Amino acid sequence: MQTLELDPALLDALRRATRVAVLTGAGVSAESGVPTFRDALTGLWATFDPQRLATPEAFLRDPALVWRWYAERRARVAAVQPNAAHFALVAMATRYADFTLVTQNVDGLHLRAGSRDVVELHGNLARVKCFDGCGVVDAWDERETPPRCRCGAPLRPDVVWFGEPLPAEAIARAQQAARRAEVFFSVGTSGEVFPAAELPRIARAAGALVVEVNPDATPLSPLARFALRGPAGVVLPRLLAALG
Ligand code: BJW
Ligand code: ZN
Repeated sequence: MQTLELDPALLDALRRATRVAVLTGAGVSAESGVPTFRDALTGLWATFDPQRLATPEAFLRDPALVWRWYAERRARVAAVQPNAAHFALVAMATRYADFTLVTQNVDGLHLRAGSRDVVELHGNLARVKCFDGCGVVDAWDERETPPRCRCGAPLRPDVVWFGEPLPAEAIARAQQAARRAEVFFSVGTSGEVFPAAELPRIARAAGALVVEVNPDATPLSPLARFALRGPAGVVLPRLLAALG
């Protein structure tokens, strides 16, 4: 088994805390087989930069391409399972009276693992909405790429693209949780995308102890009092086990 040094001061802080918030990113789903956003893409998508596909401009330029990209990702996510990191966060929630799980992920794996009240900052791949703002639709005809809304506008995934505002209630809840938290975890995120990347800073400024779980250092690392360098699916279950 991989050994991981867990600082007694961290365990002590986690045993005393009652208010904990967790921000997750694509790394938390990596061990389920979902590629991270900034991973090199493989196969059909090897030549596309996700940062260029996840924009309203890309959709307007080539709606069929962007729709196909999301349809493939939706199918892939449906075929994988939540991993030990998702399940550890379900267990962590039961330890704290005030626990908020905030995710940037659009894969729905926290909900499938059993987490409740997940704050989804960037939407959810499984939902589809009208590009012109009619709202979310329940069913669509896959024979068209992209399918059309009743109003005639193209349908698009209900995710947040670059340049678009985050759902107001979600970001408000996330910021509030960051301000309240005694311990704030940043798990599997590169910390490069705002306003999500602001949350650990908000927490730290309000006095929280920030913990990073990531195999690699990120721009958020300087904020972290403890950096647990390893895959989330190994680190989080170990941490939970050590807490007893
Ligand atoms: C592991 C692991 C393992 C691997 N275990 N770890 C301030 C400053 C500069 C720019 C901006 C700013 N404020 C806003 C901006 C602009 C922009 C932005 O942030 N740009 C930056 C790139 C500089 N932000 C926006 O445009 C946002 N909107 C906005 O601000 O609107 C303002 C507005 C107001 C009013 C009206 C109109 C506008 C929107 C951002 C939306 C982001 N959307 C995406 C796509 C979602 C849909 C989709 O999936 O296709 O969200 S982009 C993409 O990045 C996705 C992710 O959620 C997000 C974050 O990525 P994440 O999760 O961190 O993944 P990776 O791949 O980057 O990192 C993975 C990490 O895991 C790595 O660190 C690995 O080491 C680690 N890892 N294996 C643990 N096993
Ligand atoms: Zn419509």
